Amino acid sequence: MTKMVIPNEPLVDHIYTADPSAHVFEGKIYVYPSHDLEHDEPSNDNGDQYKMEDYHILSLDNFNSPCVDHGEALHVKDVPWASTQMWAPDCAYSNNKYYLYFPARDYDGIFRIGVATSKSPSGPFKPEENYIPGSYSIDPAVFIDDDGKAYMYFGGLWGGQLEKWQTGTFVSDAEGPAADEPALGPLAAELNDDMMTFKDHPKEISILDENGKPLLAGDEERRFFEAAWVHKYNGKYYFSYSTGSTHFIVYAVGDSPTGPFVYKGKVLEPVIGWTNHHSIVQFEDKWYLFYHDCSLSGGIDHKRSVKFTELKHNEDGTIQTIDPYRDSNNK
Ligand code: FUB
Repeated sequence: MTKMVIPNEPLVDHIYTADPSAHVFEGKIYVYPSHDLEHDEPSNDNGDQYKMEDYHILSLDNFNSPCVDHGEALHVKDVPWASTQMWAPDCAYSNNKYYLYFPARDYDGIFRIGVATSKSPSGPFKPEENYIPGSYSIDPAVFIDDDGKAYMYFGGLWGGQLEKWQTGTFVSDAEGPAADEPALGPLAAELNDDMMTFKDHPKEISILDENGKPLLAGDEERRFFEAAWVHKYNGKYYFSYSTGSTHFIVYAVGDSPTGPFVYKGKVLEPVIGWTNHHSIVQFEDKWYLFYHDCSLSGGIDHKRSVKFTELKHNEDGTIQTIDPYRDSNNK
């Protein structure tokens, strides 16, 4: 019997999937996740346990339908510049094409962001020869504004190497700021019409506290770690992200796609497993949060499963915090 999707349960259980970027394309929900693999290698703060090699794209006709796995859409062996670790991807539609954006390590072990194209949202995707010039670090998320301008947001601490780019070039032993200094922000770059190059050098985004001061590096419950995502609601830009070491998905709101953004609160409580990574998408008249956890694998950090649940904005524009395990057996 065909299995319908259920909120807060794995979208699929025949493979492990993580870092879901959800979009509505051609009237359906398409989910672009990482594809977690089975292995016994040790975990560390560098993220070596996340040694993914390919992407599978998932789709749902609606939230009362089965989830389809469209099979392998892109493999690292087909990407000339990439050596390993195909981490959190995203997809955008423009110029009658679909653009798959993905981070991977180059042959020097440096994370870069690549792009591959397809005529179909489910792939297969054909990679470009080289990574996006001027790109670095991880977790690309592309937001296209109502005026047609497209922005890529990216960056991630620790294994994501953001600390190493503070001077504008890669410094392999660079460390992050002290706890009482401003936290490192994510990067944003407007894309050219080709959707494959940056208009200008990526710029750091400011995330401010309620007094207009930058969040500090020691403020681990609120500062940016990884998993950038932008959605627009009632004319405001919502920048949401993972706090990494404290495991929340939080959000900040601004009046421009490149910020500054003011911290507002939590979207998602910590989930089973170290990482927390999400996307927020509108389908028909409701909003949904896609996220992952390690419940299916019994808590193994690098074997995650993508899930979804409804997300609600309050009348004042704030987001109701989600605890996916409240009132449920889905642990
Ligand atoms: O899946 C690998 C990495 O783990 C992602 O790029 C991060 O966001 C974290 O979820």
